[in-house]
Amino acid sequence: KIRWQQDPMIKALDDFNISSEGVRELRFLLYGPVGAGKSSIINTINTVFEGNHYINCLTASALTGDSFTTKVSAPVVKNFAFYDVMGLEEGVYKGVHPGDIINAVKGHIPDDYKFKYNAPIDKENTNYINKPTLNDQIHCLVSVIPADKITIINDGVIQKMKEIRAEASELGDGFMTRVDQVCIMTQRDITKIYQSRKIKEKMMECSNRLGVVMNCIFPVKNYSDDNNPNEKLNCLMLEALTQIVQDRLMSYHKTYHI
Ligand SMILES: Nc1nc2c(ncn2[C@@H]2O[C@H](COP(=O)(O)OP(=O)(O)OP(=O)(O)O)[C@@H](O)[C@H]2O)c(=O)[nH]1
Ligand SMILES: [Mg+2]
Repeated sequence: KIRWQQDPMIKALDDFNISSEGVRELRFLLYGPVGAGKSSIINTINTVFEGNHYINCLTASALTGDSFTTKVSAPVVKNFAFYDVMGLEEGVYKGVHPGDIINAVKGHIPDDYKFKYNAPIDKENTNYINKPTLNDQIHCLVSVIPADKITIINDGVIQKMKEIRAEASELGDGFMTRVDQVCIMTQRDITKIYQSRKIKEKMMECSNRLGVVMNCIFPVKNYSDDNNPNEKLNCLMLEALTQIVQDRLMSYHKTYHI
């Protein structure tokens, strides 16, 4: 289990030699409903690695309404790049088009591309990447689901998420955010998270609705306005990243070296 000490975990991720896998950096893409906490995860990761606390410059505040994030952006933490995209919404003309997430996963979408509301990238677009290399592709596709909203996220959105996963199921992991909103014990002491029945229940619900196996769902807590730097919070995020990275590494070894 987690030792709740961030330095060894940060060091292990820093030391991780991705170039031996034939990629410059391991690229993560976070997708999910509007307001799920995608941008917050990236803020949190930045905070963990930079040791700074610059939060909420890019986050929106509700599950309803338009996605706050409209452009792909990818702050890089040494070996890793984290792509943040617009949220998914129910309905045909709203939110990011699931086909565009798939395009991004396959490496067709250029950095800084501004998504159109539910219309996939035009192949005639001069920046469309026609023959993507392994470096253009996404290596870790992470669904982001808020623990306190999983029950009310509508089927249309879940359907779009499943559509995306179906194209890249071997890359599928999930982050369950806002764990502090469903369990008071966890809110008070984050190290109790794995003892919480409520959290386990919510993880099972995420697993069932998305069709992602339980051990690929990682509960995380993000920094939001009122949080001070917190080693335990950092550790939870580091644990999720470490597991995903190790997993990915293992599958690269299987695919390319054996
Ligand atoms: N309490 C709590 N709030 C969180 C957590 N993660 C995110 N939030 C809040 O949830 C809201 C939505 O977060 P965002 O990161 O903007 O969500 P998003 O997925 O980027 O949303 P769009 O870009 O609009 O699609 C913000 O008010 C965040 O501060 C968490 O772990 N705990
Ligand atoms: Mg966002």
